[in-house]
Amino acid sequence: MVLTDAPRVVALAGGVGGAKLVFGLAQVLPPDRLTVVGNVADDFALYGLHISPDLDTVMYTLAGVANPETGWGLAGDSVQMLEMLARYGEDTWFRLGDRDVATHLLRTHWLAAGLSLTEVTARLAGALGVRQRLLPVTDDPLATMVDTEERGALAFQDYFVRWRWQPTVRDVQFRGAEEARITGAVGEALATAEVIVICPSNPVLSVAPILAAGGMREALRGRRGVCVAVSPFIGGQAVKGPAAKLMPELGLDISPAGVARYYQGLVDGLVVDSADAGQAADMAVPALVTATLMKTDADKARLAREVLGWAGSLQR
Ligand code: FO1
Repeated sequence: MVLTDAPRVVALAGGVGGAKLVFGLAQVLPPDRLTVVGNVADDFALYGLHISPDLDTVMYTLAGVANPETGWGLAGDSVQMLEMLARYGEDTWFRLGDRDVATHLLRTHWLAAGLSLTEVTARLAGALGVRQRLLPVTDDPLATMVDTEERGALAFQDYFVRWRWQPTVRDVQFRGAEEARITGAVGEALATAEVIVICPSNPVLSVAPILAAGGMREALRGRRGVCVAVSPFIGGQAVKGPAAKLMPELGLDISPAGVARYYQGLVDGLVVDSADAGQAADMAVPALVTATLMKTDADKARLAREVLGWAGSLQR
């Protein structure tokens, strides 16, 4: 059921975890009330193709065509191209589906023709029938680099996919952050947002690169609306991916209080799971304690509705 007189919502989202809440928001908001600002620092050049995993995960999810098992790539896709590359002796550790490649071919082709990543994303998402706005946080180069004990500096996908995020992380940097600026569309969306939701993506690997784009923190600090974050942790564990391993490696605390500190000054409240209710009290910002695990589409819609209802009750 779509909310009546729905607020204008901007969601900051990374990959699979964030996309789940984005899908929940899309179920409860009219399409013109939801803008998603996506991470671009996982972007990856492979065989000359410009791949934008986090933008594609959100796009495919909103289009209802994402692979439900993995959360990334297309449902029912095949891997015949990878099989042929393997015949040529290639190490096909990055599992690109055949139909998924069409996305990267067109993105690469349109970027080479001079379109911005924002324009390319709007064309691709529009063609897939996505009616919400999906905005790259920046059209400038921005790349997550992970410095590890065992393998030195790794590009994000090498760390995350090739080495399955097992190397010990010493530092994470966002190459290009000094020059990268949020786009005009992102600045305008944040200025008019009534609710800003930082989705349950990896705070360091997916949210921090969004915050690192020039002008983003200022835009959040100057926000008109309320900003809330949803913790990606449940009982000290990450639902998926490296966050619960990586953050302690960086000396960061993954308790609700730790996540609230990580987003300090940017959020008016933090949504934490019932498993962490005991720790919600010692947080510096108000907490919404609820079930944050999203297994079904109904879970996603329920959490989205609860978060928006609670955000509406928060005063800045
Ligand atoms: N993640 C994996 O764990 N293994 C893969 O082989 C893989 C391939 C892939 C292809 C296209 C794409 O858009 C995403 C892909 N991902 C894969 C996910 C991706 O590494 C992550 O979703 C983000 O970069 C982090 O959220």
